[in-house]
Amino acid sequence: MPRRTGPLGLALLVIASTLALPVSSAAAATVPTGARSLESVNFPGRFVRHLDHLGRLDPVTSGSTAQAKQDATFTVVNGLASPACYSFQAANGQFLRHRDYRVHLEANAGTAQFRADATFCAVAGSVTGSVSLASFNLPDRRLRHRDYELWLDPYQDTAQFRADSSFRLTAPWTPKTTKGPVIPGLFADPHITNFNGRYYLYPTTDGYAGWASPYYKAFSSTDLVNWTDHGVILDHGPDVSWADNSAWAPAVVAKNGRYYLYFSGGAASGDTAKHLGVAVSDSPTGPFRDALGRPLIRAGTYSGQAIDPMVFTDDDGRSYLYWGNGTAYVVPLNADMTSFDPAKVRDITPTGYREASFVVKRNGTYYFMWSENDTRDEDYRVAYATGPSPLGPWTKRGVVLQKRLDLGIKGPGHHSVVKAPTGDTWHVAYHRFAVPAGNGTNREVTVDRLTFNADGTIAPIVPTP
Ligand code: FUB
Repeated sequence: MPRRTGPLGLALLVIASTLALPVSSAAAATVPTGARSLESVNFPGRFVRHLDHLGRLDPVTSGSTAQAKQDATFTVVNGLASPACYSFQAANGQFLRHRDYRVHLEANAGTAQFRADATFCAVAGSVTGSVSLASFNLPDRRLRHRDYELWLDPYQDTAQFRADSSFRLTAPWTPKTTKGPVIPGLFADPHITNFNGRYYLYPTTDGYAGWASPYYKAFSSTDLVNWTDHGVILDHGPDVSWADNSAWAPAVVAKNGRYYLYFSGGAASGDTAKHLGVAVSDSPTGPFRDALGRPLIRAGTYSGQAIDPMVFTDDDGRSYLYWGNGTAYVVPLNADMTSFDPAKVRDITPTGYREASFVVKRNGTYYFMWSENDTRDEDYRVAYATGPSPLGPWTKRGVVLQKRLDLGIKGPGHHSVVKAPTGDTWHVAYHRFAVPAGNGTNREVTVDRLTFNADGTIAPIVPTP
């Protein structure tokens, strides 16, 4: 079957074919993600900042006001339009974007236009260690200062322009004081797991209207604090013949010496149906390839959307696939991990169930967890049940994670749970509305402790701001 080019692939192709000299001839540069400030190379001591929602270049010193320092601090995140580029998020959650060639600070509307306007691709700057930021969608234009205002101007091959468009990424004027998110930027539905002593995080890429992102990234860590970005591991457009968008809620499991990634996806052209697929790789960081060339579960085969897969492997080595939206299903997987007996599919829907099934086992008890309400609702939350087998029967125990408005935490849910390689230490990864300005399509991922009470029930999860 011919491989199709999805939205991301198309965008990159367009860039490659339309890049004007300045970007294609300049070496692409990488920028570390996380909190940074951007200092002008030709006006040392002046930094990129926002003021009244416009980008400027202003002096900032240790004696500047806390507000000025904060306004000159940005979190460098995954590019909203492309993981090969970057976006710059201010402390209020808004992003630098160009509009009418001026640089503004605005909230992510999730549209293709906004995401492109808020994405900049880094190339080597005029002096060693500096970067220049080319527009993602107008690649012959770069972010530059002019009369201390930030503009998106056509590249000119002059020393003046190169200097005006080059910035050093310095330590942030306002260091981060809160813990979350664990990976900078907009991500959701995190699947956390541990392979051979290393933690891995597989999230949905967020920030798209209608959750339309086409690709998945993988992150890994040894301490659950410092995460390495392994880049894109599966891109629906080029990698999956039957899906173009809606790369939702991946789950990765190791079996048979390989890694299986279960995921959901929708076709383009306004088709809202979601199918559930499985991809395979020899490495936890991919690249993954579609294992079947068709969905494992086609939309409409069972009631509810075929989304939010999760695989639990019991001590006897048997693996079970859970999925569902509105209705929760489970079925034992065959040894190949890519097929099952449809006659063995069971409906295990508990009261309140919406989506995001997750199962763990501790001291012989099976814990079936899920999310309740709508991910766009601040009351999105996590509940659980216990049972004697991977198939139940289940006894609902209640809600363990919910909003904390006093901490600015809304809509915490679509979680996953991982046990440390040794001992009885457990952690939970989940998403919430990005703090402070997120919503149901602008979510962020965080990790907290999950503890069990002496009677085996799960203690309420205390979310960290
Ligand atoms: O991220 C897209 C969808 O939103 C997921 O599949 C649901 O669980 C909800 O988090």
